[in-house]
Amino acid sequence: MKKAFLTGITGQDGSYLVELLLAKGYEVHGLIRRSSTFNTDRIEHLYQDRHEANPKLLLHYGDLSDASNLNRLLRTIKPEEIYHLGAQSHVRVSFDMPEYTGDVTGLGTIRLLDAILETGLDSRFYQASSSEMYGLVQAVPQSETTPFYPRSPYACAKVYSYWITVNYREAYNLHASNGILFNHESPRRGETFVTRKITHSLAKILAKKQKHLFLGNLEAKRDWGYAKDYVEAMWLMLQQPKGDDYVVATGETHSVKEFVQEAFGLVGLNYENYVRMDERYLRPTEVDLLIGDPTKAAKQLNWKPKVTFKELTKIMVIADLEKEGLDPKDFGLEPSPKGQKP
Ligand code: NAP
Ligand code: F7E
Repeated sequence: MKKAFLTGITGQDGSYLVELLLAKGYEVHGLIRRSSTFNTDRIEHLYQDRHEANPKLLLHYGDLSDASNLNRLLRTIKPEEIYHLGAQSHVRVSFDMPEYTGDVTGLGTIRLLDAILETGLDSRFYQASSSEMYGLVQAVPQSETTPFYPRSPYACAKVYSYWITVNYREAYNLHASNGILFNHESPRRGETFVTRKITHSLAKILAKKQKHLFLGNLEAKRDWGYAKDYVEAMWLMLQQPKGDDYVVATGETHSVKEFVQEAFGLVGLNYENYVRMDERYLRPTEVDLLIGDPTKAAKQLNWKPKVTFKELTKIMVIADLEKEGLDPKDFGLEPSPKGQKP
């Protein structure tokens, strides 16, 4: 039985990836942070009971700032595959916490790569790189050969992690890959990222718990895909004979305004009556346009996104209506599939 070790297992992507790996028969080990409240909501459904262990899913306390802990975990677990998803992943927050973001999102990667070297394991390594690295874009669309121009402390930290992954692959012959993932969303997306903020607020507006939705820049354009599709690409990268770097994207771009319009339109509302501008959500430097070219992933990994922009918006709106106790049918929408956590 293959063993995988995941950082960021409690996050959006970690939760979908652990489902995929368990379905493929892996024993999965995940790094979790100690916190004063439960932070395992997204993976709780994988336990029959919070107090009953799942023998194939084992969680370990640790932190990306703690190298000796990472060393010890790798030495004892000996995973064949490592998916490094843990990060301070919020771009706006990275302007408030630049040093912390550099430490966790940047240096966390070298701590993990060094732990692989020091333990002498031949684990395959996946680095969660990001389209944010393209920042002030130097070409449209962005591919594996487009130069980076990061526009935030978060993006700078990810550029460091990208290059240190390439360097360790070349210097020590590691099977290490960068997935340059464009924005991907889902009902499990954190509530402060713009798509989820929109669908969550829409549900609260319909439930009469909120009157307005305060947003920043509506003109920014993103290439939005579905997180569940994207974690498959991560797994495929580690099944290749050699490590490499791949763009994972849909090849379509939409503005924040289009996303709001689509979401509110699904329940028959005009977004202009609800959306208000709040300067607090503007960034000192913005990334105006992202659109990825996933040709290499299609050719070499045989990977393609399955869920379209409109389908993604609908999945998220429906899931948030249900979370607010509203019936999607009252708005002409089909409920989420039964028996699956959205
Ligand atoms: P997310 O939901 O924000 O999850 C981040 C994960 O990192 C959480 O499990 C979090 O733990 C953990 N973490 C944060 N600080 C940590 C620390 N100091 N030590 C250990 N773990 C820590 O992010 P995501 O959307 O799933 O994204 C996964 C990865 O892909 C991230 O590296 C992100 O930067 C990158 N990425 C995301 C996208 C996207 O569109 N989603 C696109 C490209 C790249 P807690 O639950 O305890 O907070
Ligand atoms: O912002 C604009 C904002 O925070 C998208 C992370 O997963 O994807 C994510 O980073 C756009 C930006 O995602 C609000 O200015 C307007 O232009 O949802 P976001 P992001 O910054 O693109 C990349 C690929 C990652 O790697 C990151 O980890 O939406 N926007 N109004 C707003 N954004 C937020 N959060 N909140 C607003 O109110």
